[in-house]
Amino acid sequence: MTAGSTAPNGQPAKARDAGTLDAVIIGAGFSGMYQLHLLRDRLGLKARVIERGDGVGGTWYWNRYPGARCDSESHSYSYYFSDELLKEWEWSERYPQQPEIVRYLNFVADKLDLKRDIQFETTVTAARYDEAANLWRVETDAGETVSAKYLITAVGCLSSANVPDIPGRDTFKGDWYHTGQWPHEGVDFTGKRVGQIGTGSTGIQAVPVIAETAEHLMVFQRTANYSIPANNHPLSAEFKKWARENIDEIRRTMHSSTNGHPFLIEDRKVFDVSAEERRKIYEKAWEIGGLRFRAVFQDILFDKAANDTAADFLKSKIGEIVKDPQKARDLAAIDHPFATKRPPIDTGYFEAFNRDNVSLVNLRETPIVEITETGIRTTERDYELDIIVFATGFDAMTGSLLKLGIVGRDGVSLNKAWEAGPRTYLGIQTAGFPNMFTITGPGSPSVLCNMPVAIEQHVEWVTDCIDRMEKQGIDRIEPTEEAVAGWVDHVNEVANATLLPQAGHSWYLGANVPGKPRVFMPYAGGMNRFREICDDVAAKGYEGFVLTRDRADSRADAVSA
Ligand code: N01
Repeated sequence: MTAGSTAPNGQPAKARDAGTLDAVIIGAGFSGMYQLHLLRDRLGLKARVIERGDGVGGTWYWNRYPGARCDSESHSYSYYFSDELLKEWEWSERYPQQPEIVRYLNFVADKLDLKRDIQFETTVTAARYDEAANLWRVETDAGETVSAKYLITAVGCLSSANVPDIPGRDTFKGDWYHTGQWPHEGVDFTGKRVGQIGTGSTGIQAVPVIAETAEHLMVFQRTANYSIPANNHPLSAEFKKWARENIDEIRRTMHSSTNGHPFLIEDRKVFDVSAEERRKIYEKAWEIGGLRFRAVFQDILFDKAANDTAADFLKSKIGEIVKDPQKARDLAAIDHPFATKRPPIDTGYFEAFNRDNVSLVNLRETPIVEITETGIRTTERDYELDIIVFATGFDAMTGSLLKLGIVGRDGVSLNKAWEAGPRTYLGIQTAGFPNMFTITGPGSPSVLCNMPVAIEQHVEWVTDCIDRMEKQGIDRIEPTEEAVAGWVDHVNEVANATLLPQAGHSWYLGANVPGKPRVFMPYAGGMNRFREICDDVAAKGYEGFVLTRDRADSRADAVSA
């Protein structure tokens, strides 16, 4: 029986009661796994993870597209709560590839014996707050309802694939794939004419790999993008030893940095140095590669004139690499400041355009009109294709949460509460949704941070909060409307102090999904500052939250924790 099926009497079939737990966690990626470990193994609570896939990994379980690789350096893309785990696992390359990350997460899941409490291949279809019982009733496509006091959404920021609704999409007679829902068996491009739409971080990673086997790859670019070479390489025995022996120092650096990476942003400003010196600094950073490029000056994301120097340098590199002048011009026609969209890092992206079998279509000049039975039609011509790859990103940060069918107090859905954009306190809770916690939700640093660092902080904060509630007999926690309004204002204020909102087409703003409210979603005030704010809130008895006990059965019975 599945949810929504019909019983013999014609009535909707009743979901099977699968019992009551302390906590239901949705999603078995980095965050859901750690949350399960802490609630079950540290607090001794009964917790279960519900996961759509048939394995752990979350984002990395689904994003199996060619070239999928992380842009955080591997030695920092790990759980840092356990020295034992850190010492037992060895990354092979500077930037880990998707299969290695999935292997790592399986290693952790097995080591911590997590899988016995993860219900795989199960999709949450609804989660309703039952106020009388103070329980979340979580319905699944397995036809079950499982109840729990705490609901923790750990569904990731980039999990809801955005497949653009281009006219004629379903008439295409060839095969099409979205990079975020890639077939597990892979796709054979040999001898195929491939069209790829999208040149974000994903598309930029996929192009050089698809080009290796495709007969021809046609890249459809709407917004030209910066990219920095990853300079990926196998890790030396010496580096691995250093990383194993300096865990505390690496952790300290990641925790004190604004973006959770294992390096700090330089103190100097762009115009503190001469033009010649600056050029040398950028050249060296280009050679080193990766996101460290962004960290060579402290004002790149704050001062447009400073940013222009980095942007000009990166655009000049495109001109040096790409031999065809028209392709070089189209690739370098970037319309937003550097790093205002998430800066991709690549392995041979611009170089791929020097291959005879890779072409570029500039959609700003010749937009897509429709997808036909045989390919893609732009305002200029028809492109005959066997395969279309949608590297078109995600309904980021809110998409996966809004698909869960969450309904809070008084029957108000999360979709209604966030109609004009997400409204959270600390990215962790929403008013009207008691005991529902979100890991790396909108309003938290999340995607502006090395994700495992943000995830560990959130999970630990939520665990401490639940621990306190359990020890003090508190039944509910939720933020006040005032605290939410204040946080939303603060998130906007810190974003507006940067150049980030200047990329008007960024998914940070929800601009990539038609009809989505334009709200700057991640917290741009820095992970280190965010951690301090969260700690301060907890130290002040969860300031901004209302904690209630059922005893007197009213919100007036607020207790200070
Ligand atoms: O998605 P994106 P992504 N017609 O939204 C284009 C993380 N990540 O999957 O910019 C034509 O960035 C769209 O064009 P435009 C990372 O945080 C990390 O690449 O909207 N084009 C854009 O070019 C990243 O930021 C890693 O004009 C359309 C592209 O599709 C995030 O995931 C690797 C279109 C989408 O780019 C998302 O990256 C991969 C349409 N209708 C991803 N709709 C690493 O760790 C969209 N586009 C390295």
